[in-house]
Amino acid sequence: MESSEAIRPEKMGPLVMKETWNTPGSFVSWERSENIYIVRGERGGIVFVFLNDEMFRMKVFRNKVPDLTTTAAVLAESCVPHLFPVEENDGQLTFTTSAIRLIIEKTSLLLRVENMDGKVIMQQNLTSWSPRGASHAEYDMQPDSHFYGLGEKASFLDKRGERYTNWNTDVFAPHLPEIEALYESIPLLIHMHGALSYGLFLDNTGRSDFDMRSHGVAFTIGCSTGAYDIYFINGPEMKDVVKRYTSLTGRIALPPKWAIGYHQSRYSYMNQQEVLQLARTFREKNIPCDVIYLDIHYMDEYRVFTFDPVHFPEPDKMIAELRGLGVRIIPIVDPGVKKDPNYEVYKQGVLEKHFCRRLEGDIFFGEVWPGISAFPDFSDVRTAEWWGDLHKYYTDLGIQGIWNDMNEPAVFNESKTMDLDVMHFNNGRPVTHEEYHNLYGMMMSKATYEGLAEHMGGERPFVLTRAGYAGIQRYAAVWTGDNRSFWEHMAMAMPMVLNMGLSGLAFSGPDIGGFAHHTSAQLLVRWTQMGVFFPYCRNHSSIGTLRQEPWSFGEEVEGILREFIGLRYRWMPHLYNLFHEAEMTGLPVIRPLILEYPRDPHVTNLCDQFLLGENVLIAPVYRPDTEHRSVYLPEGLWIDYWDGEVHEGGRHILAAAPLRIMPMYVKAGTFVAEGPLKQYALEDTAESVIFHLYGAEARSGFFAAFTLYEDDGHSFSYKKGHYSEISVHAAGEEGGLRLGWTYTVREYAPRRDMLRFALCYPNFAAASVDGLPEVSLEQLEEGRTGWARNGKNGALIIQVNDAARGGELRIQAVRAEEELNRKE
Ligand code: MIG
Repeated sequence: MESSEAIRPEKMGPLVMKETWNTPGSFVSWERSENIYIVRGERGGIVFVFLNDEMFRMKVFRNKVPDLTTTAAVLAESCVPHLFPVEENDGQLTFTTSAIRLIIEKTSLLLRVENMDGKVIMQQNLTSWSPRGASHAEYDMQPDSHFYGLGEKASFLDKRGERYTNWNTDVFAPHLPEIEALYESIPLLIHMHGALSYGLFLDNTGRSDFDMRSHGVAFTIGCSTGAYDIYFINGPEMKDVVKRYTSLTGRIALPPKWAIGYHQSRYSYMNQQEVLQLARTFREKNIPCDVIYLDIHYMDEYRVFTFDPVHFPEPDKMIAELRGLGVRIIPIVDPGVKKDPNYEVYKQGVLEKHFCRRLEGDIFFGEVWPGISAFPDFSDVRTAEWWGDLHKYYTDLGIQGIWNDMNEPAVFNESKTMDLDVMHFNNGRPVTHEEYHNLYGMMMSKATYEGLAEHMGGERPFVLTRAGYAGIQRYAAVWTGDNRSFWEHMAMAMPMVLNMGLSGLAFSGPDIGGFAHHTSAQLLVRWTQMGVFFPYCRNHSSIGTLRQEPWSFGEEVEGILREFIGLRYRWMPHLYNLFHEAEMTGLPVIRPLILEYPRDPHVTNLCDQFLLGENVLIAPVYRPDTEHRSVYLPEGLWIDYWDGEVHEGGRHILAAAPLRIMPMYVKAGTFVAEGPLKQYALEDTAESVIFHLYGAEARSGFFAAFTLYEDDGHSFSYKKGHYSEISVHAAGEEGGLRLGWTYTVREYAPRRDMLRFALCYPNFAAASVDGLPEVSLEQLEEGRTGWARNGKNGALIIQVNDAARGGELRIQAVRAEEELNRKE
């Protein structure tokens, strides 16, 4: 006898599923409801929310009008709807702001954004969805289209011709151009064509795809689950897009200065003695260092919030001695909590229902370092607070920074992550892991940041994370995961970190020297030369690889690394100022040239050199046994940092780069603010600031200006106004230069009596500086006011009292004959 089983569908051969994708169809009606606009088609529609003149949100719906809550990426205060005039005629519906026109074609709900000159900025053609919940839209692409953003992705800067997936993934290997998903997902695409740039941000925390490869004349953005909830962000410049995107998803919190010092890590420093010895070695060798990391071996069998009683028996003593040396530690904290009924964190987590569960109520267990582990459900405020509070364990020890790893979350199984049917409670609005996945790591770091801040008495915390989603910049710096000690990976770190910067992640960087595989003397030198100009600067390497602390390759290498790490510390005022700018504007600390020179066709995909801020060009050597490289200098005059040679821009030059040199250029007529060399960022040395002005000219029309932000470098008191801002300027005139400085804010007073200016490679020599005596360099060092010729690199050095709110000086240039006489 046969049962109905005999005709099971699978036995009938493979079932060819024909999914019919649906579109909203043609226009039916529109209405305004409160401050939002609902446009209905035959089978669905789109809700439009205008955030301001330059940004609007569009959320596609199938049957019911969707709710308009956003994910944690978007700042509630930036998402307030505004009304704008709407006009309807037979064929179109048009919304008009002061900057753009959004035109919806009634036939197909195709939509188009134009600027006030009628130029098309963006065109969205087909919007469609599958019966199983995927959505997709197609956008016009031009012959001159270039694409940027998308956070942490492999390959080159311009994403034209690439296709990527956003699904936070623990990719130990390989980091290759064909890898579509890494640890972070920032679904922001910046599209530049001609003089127009705009951004599209798909706020979807499940799997999404951006395809700039497959369609030739169009690119597509799709997602597998959840809502098609997309933000249009207007330019016209890429800088506008970055500023606006970060006004929507937030900007970095100004880090404590120690967090932007040099950091040393290893998987793992195995015991207390090793950590202390390491710190002492940095001090003995005079190599600046702020932080040593504790990787997983510091824990008691990988239980988070513990120290191993054998190898780290006295963490408090260790930390006290480190503090004396000016070194902090940052321990790693993974999300997996070891299943062990005798482990307090696990017990609490179970009893208080903090772990991710399936709908039916059973806890999801996965294997990670500690063995079978449970995973906190950070989507819930209650659990986030619990987790944050657990960090009191660390803050009580004086720890102020935490390293979040494995928070994709990574699980040792086939899918490499949590099962998709696990639920996130999400404060009473449960969602599956499939829909929530990309947010998991960010919510962990948010909980960590907030917990640390809560227990640090007004000091700024630091969190480093591997996984994240749009908005992660508000809580954590990001490192780019398990790269390898390959020259190719050093080179790829540039476009990767540059695009992260364009995607709001202003504070990021790779493992310097490479994590896996074995570094070499040259690779470590070249990578460190580059790495000290990246926003996040940490040397980290894996267990089983050659050691790569700065002294691992003998004295010559050590000397070069000391110089370059020292340079980062001397440039700390400048760097810190750029972090302040990133907090205020969202603009990244390091920038691809295209951001500053958007009309220069040579730089659309240039990513083997970059800018620190807007005026310092860094051109690393990223191949072995290479002592020259070509450098592209954009328009203007560029001064070689090492020898002062002035180069006319708008062309390529060949730079000499023996191992101790990394080519660097400062744009003529700009400032770099330097401070004293310190062994750690908050070392209590005499404070000083030297405004280096490059390439001053004694002619009318020359003008340079710069503003330096300063505060205590470690507390939140700057938020209450305790900071200072000093603006300096130099205006050339016939026969001289006027140099001025003004404190526009002076609510924080650095401990210094003097201000110094160094005119590097001016095109004139000074005869006198009005009101100031000519003194020797030694006298300047002793703290006298005055001016001296021939500082380092022939600079003219001027020292003034820092007492007043400002001042102005006139520098008299020597006439050519006088200069000649003087020399004879
Ligand atoms: O899968 O904690 O990317 O930086 O050293 C290894 C050990 C887990 C991965 C991180 C790496 C870290 C390592 N972790």
